[in-house]
Amino acid sequence: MKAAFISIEGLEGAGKTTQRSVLESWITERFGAPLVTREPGGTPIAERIRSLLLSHDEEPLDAWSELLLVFAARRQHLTQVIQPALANGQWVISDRFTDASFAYQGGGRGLNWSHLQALEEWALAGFRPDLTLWLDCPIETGLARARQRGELDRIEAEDLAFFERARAGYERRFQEQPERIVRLDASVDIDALSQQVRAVLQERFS
Ligand code: T5A
Repeated sequence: MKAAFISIEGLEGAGKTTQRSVLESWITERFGAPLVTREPGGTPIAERIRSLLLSHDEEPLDAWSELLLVFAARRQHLTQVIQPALANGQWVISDRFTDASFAYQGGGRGLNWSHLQALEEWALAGFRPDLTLWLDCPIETGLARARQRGELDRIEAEDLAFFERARAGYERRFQEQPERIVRLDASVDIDALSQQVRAVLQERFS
């Protein structure tokens, strides 16, 4: 089977990082060890952009600048890491990818949706994951989980209305591309969510 690219999406505390290891084990057993990566980030330059994006700064970050920075990091990640791995037959799992920009910058910041679509076409030549798992859980549940960690980064510090708009962004993307994006109920406990994840993988790739 051709190596696949799978992304995991969802708001803060939805359980993306936790479920990443479930995907990793499932794929390793069948197709060899996947490349496991994340966004923003995944290369040294993209990780530096991540620091810029998530750190607090006295100078406000303009919403379009924020979008262009995430896309600059993504283009770097795609060309230096993701595409070479896939070309080499290695599966790739990414904790977030372009759907996060539609959710946070399109939904959360209210940037023009069709401009984002154009940017996706232009900067990534329309490259998309083969499968995206959207871990959807009530915003407050996820934020409470994430906030247990302590200090909030620049985006986690946004208000509830921002995350409601971001969730609506994920919903819109899901409605537009239901064949690629699978929505999972992430309000359940870790084991129950892992079972849902494995069931999707079984259905898609066995
Ligand atoms: N961003 C990113 C953009 O604005 N635009 C973009 O284009 C991109 C790519 C990145 C930030 O950048 C923004 C979005 C983000 O704000 P991040 O660190 O990658 O930040 O993402 P976060 O969502 O902040 O990561 P979190 O670690 O908070 O969330 P996860 O990974 O979804 O959650 P996880 O697995 O770490 O779990 C959090 C806690 O909950 C527990 C875990 O044990 C852990 O303690 N937990 C559960 N508890 C109960 N039931 C479950 N089912 C649980 N699953 C996990």
